[in-house]
Amino acid sequence: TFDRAWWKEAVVYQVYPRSFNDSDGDGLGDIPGIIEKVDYLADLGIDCLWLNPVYDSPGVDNGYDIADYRTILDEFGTMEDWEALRDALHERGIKLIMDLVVNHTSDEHAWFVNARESPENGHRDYYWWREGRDPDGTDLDPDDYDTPADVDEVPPNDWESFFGGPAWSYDEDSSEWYLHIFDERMPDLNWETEEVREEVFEMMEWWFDKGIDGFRMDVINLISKPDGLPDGADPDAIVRGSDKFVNGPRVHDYLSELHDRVLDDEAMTVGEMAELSVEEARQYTGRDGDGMSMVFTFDHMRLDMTDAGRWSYREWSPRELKATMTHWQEGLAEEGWNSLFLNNHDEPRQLSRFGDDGRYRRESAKLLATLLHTLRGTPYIYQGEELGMTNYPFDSLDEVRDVDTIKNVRAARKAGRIREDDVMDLVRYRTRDNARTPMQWDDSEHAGFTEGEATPWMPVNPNKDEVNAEVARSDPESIWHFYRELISLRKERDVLVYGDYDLLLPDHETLWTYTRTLGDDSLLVVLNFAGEETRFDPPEDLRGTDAELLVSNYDANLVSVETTVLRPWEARVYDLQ
Ligand code: ISL
Repeated sequence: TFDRAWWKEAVVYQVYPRSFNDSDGDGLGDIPGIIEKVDYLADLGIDCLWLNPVYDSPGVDNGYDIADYRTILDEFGTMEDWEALRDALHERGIKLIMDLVVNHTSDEHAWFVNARESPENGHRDYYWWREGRDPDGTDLDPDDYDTPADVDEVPPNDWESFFGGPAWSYDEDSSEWYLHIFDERMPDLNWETEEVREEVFEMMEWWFDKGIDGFRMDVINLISKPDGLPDGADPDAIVRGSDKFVNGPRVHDYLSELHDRVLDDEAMTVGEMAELSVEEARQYTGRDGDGMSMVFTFDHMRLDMTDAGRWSYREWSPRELKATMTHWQEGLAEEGWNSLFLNNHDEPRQLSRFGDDGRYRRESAKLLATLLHTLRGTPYIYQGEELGMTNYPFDSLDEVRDVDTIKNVRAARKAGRIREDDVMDLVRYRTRDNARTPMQWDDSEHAGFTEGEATPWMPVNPNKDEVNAEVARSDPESIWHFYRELISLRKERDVLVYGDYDLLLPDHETLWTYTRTLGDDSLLVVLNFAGEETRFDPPEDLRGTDAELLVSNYDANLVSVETTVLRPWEARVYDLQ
């Protein structure tokens, strides 16, 4: 027996609204633009849409800096537009989850404006304000901070921002520092303050009353900061202090409270959690845990980095990817649930990173799709992935819009952590903007993303003539059709959703092979993670088994499981009988 849930059976599609479809010709995607494409999504067969932030925001971090949680950003449309989108989705049986960004707000949120203007005011302790300290006795250098010349102090602790540089900024009016784990225009909310929790819970209820089906929760394991805000343990950590503010002491209390207050049984929640162990994931999601549906974890997104973090590079191997994801498959087999993704709006395109975006573009995109839709967990498709969209050939930093890239490169340069010769290679490989170029709908000038005079806010990938939705939909062998088949297969076969995952050939360098089993139903997945032919020797007990080839990214027909040579990036799913 197993516990059914709609969000376990769903395939989620992620829409980054700025880059999806522009309906009014200003070069920015918008909500009416999404509505125009709802039939496209229904045709693909997805069950749930995760909408990146569409709230009122000054746009320092493309909407992750929220100025008002209950208003839609003008550029994206109106609340009526949002309601029309909700209805268009629901009419087609597609659920809608919103992005919940409550670790921080924008500095333009009324709470922060108020907190900054009047230190005595009630909103002050919605955020983290502290006096600085004497630099003597610390290893911090006052010159590293942006303070007036006569202020010879350093922040209350040594924490750093995920975007590079200090996590504290000095406020001249009150002579105090405030905390921001991301940009200085994104101050951290103080969850210790009961009113903050109350405000967040009410806001969530307000959205549930408007008919949403759940939330993706942004950096939700950062919301609890330890008493006394101590320095980080390791002065050489990539993000100093993260050992203190990631999975902080009261995070489980807050999330359990949130769960009990706001969430009903049908609500889906997926917590975005940087730096997380399987054990911690079980605490967040497990039966006796905080009741989240699932988490996004990032171990598999670190395989191509050195200890120096995201602005470094090392070669990843299929074997490590297999080991890492298997660790999570096994770790959450009894309790908890996996989110399956290889890219999102913060990551480069999966095809360019884990596949081959050149010669074997089509084969490797289909192999990655097979993996994501046959592991145990909920698959997430990031817009354009189903077309095999690739990274963008950035030539210079001037083409990059992403605050994270710009600030991290600046910080890495300053600290001498990056070689000048490597900067552009790393940016091209790693920047979040790879995911943010316009969705490619057709081969027209702006790929059908916008038809107005304005140029798109991000350049269109030059491969739009070959890689676009129109071409893909008219070709039955396309990556798009392959996604569609996988999505529909998942609906037919419980084993794909609920079946056990058992890894075979763990030590093989390039083959990733596993079975999925539910009662009598059993599938065998064989993936050749290589641009060369690879010999597949099935394990003894499966050899000669009659099987139907359920999924294949090459020509194939009825077979039995035998020693065979797999072609480059070949993916097969056998239905074992
Ligand atoms: O981008 C990253 C990895 O590629 C991370 O450092 C990222 O900032 C982190 O995973 C948190 O991401 C989320 O919160 C950020 C926002 O910029 C991201 O877009 C969001 O997904 C701050 O709200």
